[in-house]
Amino acid sequence: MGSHYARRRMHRRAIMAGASSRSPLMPTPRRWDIFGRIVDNYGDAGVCWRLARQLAAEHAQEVTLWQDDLRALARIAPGIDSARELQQAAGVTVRRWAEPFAPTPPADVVIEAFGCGLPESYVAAMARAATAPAWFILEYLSAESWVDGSHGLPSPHPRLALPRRFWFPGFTAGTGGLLRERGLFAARDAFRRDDAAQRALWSTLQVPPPAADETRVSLLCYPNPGLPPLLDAWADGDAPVACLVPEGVAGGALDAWTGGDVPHPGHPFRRGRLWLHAIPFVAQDAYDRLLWLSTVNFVRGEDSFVRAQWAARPFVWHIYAQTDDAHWRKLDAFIDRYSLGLALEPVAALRRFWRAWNGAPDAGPIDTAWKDFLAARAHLEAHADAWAAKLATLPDLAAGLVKAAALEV
Ligand code: TRH
Repeated sequence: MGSHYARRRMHRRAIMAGASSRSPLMPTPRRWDIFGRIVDNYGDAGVCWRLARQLAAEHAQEVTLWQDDLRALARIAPGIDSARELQQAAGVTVRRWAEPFAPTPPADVVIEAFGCGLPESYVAAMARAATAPAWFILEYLSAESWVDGSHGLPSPHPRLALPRRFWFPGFTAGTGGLLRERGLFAARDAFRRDDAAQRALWSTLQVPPPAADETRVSLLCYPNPGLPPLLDAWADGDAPVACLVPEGVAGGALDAWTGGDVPHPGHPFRRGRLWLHAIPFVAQDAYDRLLWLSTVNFVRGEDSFVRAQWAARPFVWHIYAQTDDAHWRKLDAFIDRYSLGLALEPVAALRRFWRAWNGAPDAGPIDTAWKDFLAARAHLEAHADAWAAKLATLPDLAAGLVKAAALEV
């Protein structure tokens, strides 16, 4: 691979080959280092990977993504080898964040994802740099109102003369926005008109195309005691339901509910009106396409939660539970924000079903909550479209970061 500079030359060539022309926001390509630690699941990797790809593809920046564990990334980004120390994919240099951290020239812009911290030696190198890099702490997404007041606030390093800023994703102009790729809606709408592409997706997922009267549900959730009664409701329902579950998701519950006859790709499990399909984990872009075609999307965490909104279909959020129950405030804050412009009855149905799905004791039985949620489908579909269109009037997160960084480097 030769010297650091040989890598840079090769990277710049890859960037210029792959990316659109220079970014009007930052015409001189800069070096960006994105650091992320994998706590658990896929979102920590998913958000960083999506940002890295967008900075390279849409803004022609020279991006290196550092992850302390590459296994999650390898599951959602085909071509990534979790055993390799350094590799290129989608115009991004992907490196393992190993400790002790090898001396590395600091980048011009540094993203510390989800407050993961940075290698000590790297911070020391940043302090020695002729020009202090622009340093942003990319925070977790929340719809709570305090986010507007916190976004962009300085958080200077306690010891070193290094400026640092909070970058809060969010749903308003006062926040750092959401990750949304250029042309995303056009790609979504074109895909929905492309029967051949849709058939290709279903064959990749090893499931048949949807039947006319079928409710097709994509299911990405954390372990959830509400799942077995919901599966019962679907099996005993009066209309066909196909539930598509990525492999490894809700494994224990599915094992118990199917009596051990767990579905696997190409081998669904059927009970009553319900077909339970296990689908392979696919690349982020293919997962997007699944969300675009499903009737209702059950999503979780952060990144799939945002993708479900861009899919403009009714969705259900399984929020990541936090020890101090802070997630209930986050959930209600989003429902309050999302419900603006939606009629009272569909709002009540959505709020009750989401709270039941997240285990709120006061939400009542999940099967009746589901019935009301599905009965509000037409309202929820129209609203999902309007919500996505409204959100898309806000600057996207990557462009916002490039613009802010351009002021500092
Ligand atoms: O996997 P998650 O539960 O991750 C979460 C979030 O990171 C959350 O912030 C963090 O607090 C918690 O972990 C610890 O959910 P999320 O954020 O939706 O990430 C899932 C990623 O997986 C998303 O980028 C989409 C991607 N994905 C694929 O690319 N292919 C697939 O087949 C599936 C099912 C998901």
